[in-house]
Amino acid sequence: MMTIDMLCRVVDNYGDIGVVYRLARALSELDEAPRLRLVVDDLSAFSLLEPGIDPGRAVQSVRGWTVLSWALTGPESAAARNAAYEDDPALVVLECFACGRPDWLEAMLFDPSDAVARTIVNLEYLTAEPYADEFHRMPSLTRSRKVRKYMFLPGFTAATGGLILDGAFMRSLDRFSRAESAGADRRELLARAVHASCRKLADAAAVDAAAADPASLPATEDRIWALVFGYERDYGRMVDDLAMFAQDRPVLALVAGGKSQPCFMAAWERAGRPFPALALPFLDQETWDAILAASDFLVVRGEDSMSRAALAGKPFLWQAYPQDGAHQLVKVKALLDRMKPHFTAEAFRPVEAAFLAVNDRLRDSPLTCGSERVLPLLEAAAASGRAAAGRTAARGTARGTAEGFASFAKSLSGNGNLALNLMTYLREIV
Ligand code: TRH
Repeated sequence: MMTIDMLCRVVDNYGDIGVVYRLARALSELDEAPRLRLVVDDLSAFSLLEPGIDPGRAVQSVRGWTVLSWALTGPESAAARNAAYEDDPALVVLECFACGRPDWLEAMLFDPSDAVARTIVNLEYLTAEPYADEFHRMPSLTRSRKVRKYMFLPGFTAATGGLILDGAFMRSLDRFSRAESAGADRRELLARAVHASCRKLADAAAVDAAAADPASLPATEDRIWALVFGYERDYGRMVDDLAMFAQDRPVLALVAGGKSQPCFMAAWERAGRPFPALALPFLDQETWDAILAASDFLVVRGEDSMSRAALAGKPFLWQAYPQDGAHQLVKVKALLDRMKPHFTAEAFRPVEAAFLAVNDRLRDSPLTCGSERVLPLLEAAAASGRAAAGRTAARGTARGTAEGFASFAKSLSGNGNLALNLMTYLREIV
């Protein structure tokens, strides 16, 4: 059985640890699963996604993995670390997003007195840019001939490592695509999410009732669920479009915990609370994934949530992480290029317009706003949404748009599970 050391440094937000945690789960689900040691610099961030993590413990066992703090200092930590590596040295290292390696691991890998060959694979950020096909599996140099290094790129084509298809997420997609159970399942899920850590229900009329009994939430399961997880921004335009859409269809906005929540809720208040909105607490990743899989229209940010939205086959709008000089637009355009063949020209126009408008910004702040319109995408959600089935007639390009998202999702699953692709590759090179 292979042992992999997965390394993660949390730069900002939750994308890095989100992918590492998801990949660890997906690797552990495989037949002939590897043993995993996860070396993470921010255990507090990790514990938000996986509540089994104790941020105060330098070495711990969670889900069958050994989890180590990056900064292992002090004699006790060193002893616990040595015990973790004693009979099982670090031979295969998965360095995630060029995060570097802690000094103590570096010393193990490049120990001049040790002749054993080691392998480092650098898992890169997800991008739809064409270079992903080219750089995937490319070797790169290290300062020692004993230590080989390669790149592994997730992506949207068969020439890349693909996307992570972890069991919990895939099961949620399957569960919420079945019309017969979706209503009851959605009610149960929402009650679970609302009762998570810091319960916050923004639909004032429902606050007290839900606090007493989650089953008394207003009939939420039949509404069109619009999930919003973004960066700081003025969400006024989005709220206006949701309000217009909600005039003749029932909508529930599910507003993710994090920096977009106060911005969205402020816009919603300014607009006079035109539809019910539920401010979610920050959820553990599996519950969050279930909420995403159960929703009909997705506003997502970062690469991990974008990849989930794309795999879900639902109409979505991606707010990319802002980069110097609005470089995020290059990434957004590359993604649009991959999506385009799945849509008719007419159906793609509103998708492209919304993606470009929401991403055309130099920095984020509560005052940043663009010219985005989400109404056409909402129409597509209504055409595809199980919640709206049988009640809402598709208008204009909506049905074509919904089909485009579904077709894109199918092509992505067809590239296989990144976890399996990675293990197959490691078995070739190690
Ligand atoms: O948090 P992000 O904005 O992460 C970003 C990007 O990945 C970006 O590329 C990176 O460079 C930057 O961080 C530093 O968005 P992302 O990628 O969607 O990651 C969020 C993770 O948090 C994802 O795994 C889902 C998870 N999550 C929960 O587990 N519970 C929640 O309640 C929410 C809202 C998210």
